[in-house]
Amino acid sequence: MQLSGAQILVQSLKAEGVEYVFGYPGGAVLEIYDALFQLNKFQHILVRHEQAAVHAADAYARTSGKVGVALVTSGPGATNAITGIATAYTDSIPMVIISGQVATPMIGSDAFQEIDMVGISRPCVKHNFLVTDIAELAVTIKKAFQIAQSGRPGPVVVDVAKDVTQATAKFSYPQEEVFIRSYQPVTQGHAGQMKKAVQMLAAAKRPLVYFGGGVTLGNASAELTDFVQTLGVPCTATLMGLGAYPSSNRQFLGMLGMHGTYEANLAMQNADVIVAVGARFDDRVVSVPAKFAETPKKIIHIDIDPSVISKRVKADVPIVGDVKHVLAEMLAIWKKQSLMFNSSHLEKWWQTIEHWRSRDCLWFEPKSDVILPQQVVQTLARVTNNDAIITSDVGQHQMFAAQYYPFERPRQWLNSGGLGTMGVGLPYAMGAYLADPSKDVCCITGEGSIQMNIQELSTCFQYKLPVKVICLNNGYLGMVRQWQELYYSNRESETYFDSLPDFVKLAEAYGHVGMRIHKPEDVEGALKEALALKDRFVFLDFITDQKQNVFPMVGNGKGLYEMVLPPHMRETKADSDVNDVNDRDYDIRSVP
Ligand SMILES: Cc1cc2nc3c(=O)[nH]c(=O)nc-3n(C[C@H](O)[C@H](O)[C@H](O)COP(=O)(O)OP(=O)(O)OC[C@H]3O[C@@H](n4cnc5c(N)ncnc54)[C@H](O)[C@@H]3O)c2cc1C
Ligand SMILES: Cc1ncc(C[n+]2csc(CCOP(=O)(O)OP(=O)(O)O)c2C)c(N)n1
Ligand SMILES: [Mg+2]
Repeated sequence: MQLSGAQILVQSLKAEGVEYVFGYPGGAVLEIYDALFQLNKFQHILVRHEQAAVHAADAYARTSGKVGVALVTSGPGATNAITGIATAYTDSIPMVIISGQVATPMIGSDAFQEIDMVGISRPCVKHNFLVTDIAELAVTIKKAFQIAQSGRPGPVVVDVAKDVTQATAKFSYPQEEVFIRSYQPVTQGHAGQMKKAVQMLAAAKRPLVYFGGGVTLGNASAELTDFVQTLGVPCTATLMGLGAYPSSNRQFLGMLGMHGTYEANLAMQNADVIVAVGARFDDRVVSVPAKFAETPKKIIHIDIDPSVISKRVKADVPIVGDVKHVLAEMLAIWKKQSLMFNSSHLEKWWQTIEHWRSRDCLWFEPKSDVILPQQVVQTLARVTNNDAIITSDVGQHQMFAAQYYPFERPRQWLNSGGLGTMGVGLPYAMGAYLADPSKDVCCITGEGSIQMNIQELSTCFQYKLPVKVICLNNGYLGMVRQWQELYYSNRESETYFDSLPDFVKLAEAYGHVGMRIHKPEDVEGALKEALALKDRFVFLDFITDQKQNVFPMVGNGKGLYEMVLPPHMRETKADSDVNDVNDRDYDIRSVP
């Protein structure tokens, strides 16, 4: 049967099992929108800005594990999508973004709404295609889905010229995987390397598993949990790994890195063998590699992308492969060889860690006159039984969410780690809810970030998405203000909002419920009331302490052992200079 290119595109997406397409129409995609209308194969979600379309599709992917799909027009539609694409790229999220392009004969003529999408997206996609021949359309869609979700996942752009959508051709969708000669990701770990790794680990005195987003992306949470619990070793997560191992388990030390816990950071610094699992030694995690290397350690690094290994920190045993396979295989070797740690070493390591943990670095004293952001997140965790899907924006509220909400399962926590894109929170909540409507979906945001995609309140009303927005309103671009306080002598340059909208009225104007909460004693009641409104979108505007800071904090150029500690830990130290709190007291080098 002859179909138009637009119809072929829609049928191809259907063949890939697409449930939702997040998009915004325009001239170059008119044919595609017409085919969507006529064929009615899946639901299209009409957002209010293309950036939000890509973020929502990205969140659908993060929540469901499937490929997220966005559709935008040429020119400004395409450029508006770029921030969303780059956000997904830096966090390795599988997506296909279809953009309209001007007709083939017009390409290169500065045509109306022409932009070189292949060129402009090149640095922030896993791959991209320009389709100028209808014969290539279906197979290109097939390849795009294949590339997006295999190996290290990532976004793939398919730019489709308008004349291709108008032409007609016979439709047949490839049933089998398409062979792509230059792209063959390795999934099985090298047997010799895995044996070597397991033996190195067994000889450790101070072992640590450090895991990241790769465990969630590779659906390997069960294998990780089995590995850590069988070996009895401590583990720590990156911001992107949170939830891949249950936070409430004693073997979990919390998040590490710039705003990691005291115990996780000191364990990472002082471990003698580290198993890095789907984590990329980001600069927010190990800070300065030279300082990280000050304490000698061996590193086993498991990652599906060989280019990540030894990029920032040299690996002693590199293992390229899919974490699900590699962890299961390493555990099988461990059991088969009846390996064990030296129990007195392991016991001593745990004692040291428990000592660090007993300093209770996330402790805080609630105030009677003003709401603390930490209190809101902690209360939210309690009233949702640690079970809600949490999205966040970027800033202090993001770090408070990461520190105070105990994530118990993978895909429960959605945030922008790599690009740190303010404005993701609300569209992430939309995509997450559509992917899993069985859960409460809460967006923890700041009054700065929420305004970057506030127009999506309208989309939420149209599709009746009962998201709960938890705005930790401190009146400041708080994370930037924190840096100004600590490192720029408190010069608050352009970080205070002189005027903010009335978020309650704004929510109501969009047809939603709005609530403003000033008093600490009202936090729990307000959250319960909002969550009880199962079918309604509720905007909770929590007026919080304006000058709270996120601690611990590893400042620029500092090592993991040089955290700026929270006030309650500083009081016990002689040196409480906030800029130079060098916590070497419990450094293993001084513990006999
Ligand atoms: C304000 C702010 C503060 C931050 N502070 C911190 C902080 O304190 N601590 C922190 O940890 N981060 C922090 N971040 C996030 C940080 O910038 C990085 O995004 C994050 O640390 C990277 O996490 P990751 O190493 O798990 O890598 P990801 O970006 O999640 O990458 C996943 C890795 O797994 C690999 N992978 C994917 N699939 C597989 C598979 N199937 N098998 C094997 N490997 C696979 C990929 O190749 C990649 O190397 C902060 C971000 C912001 C915006
Ligand atoms: C698009 C974008 N612009 C700028 C930044 C830099 N930035 C990081 S955090 C932050 C402040 C966020 O303020 P708010 O949303 O109110 O959160 P808070 O830190 O106060 O909790 C800024 C401006 C960013 N991450 N993203
Ligand atoms: Mg703020």
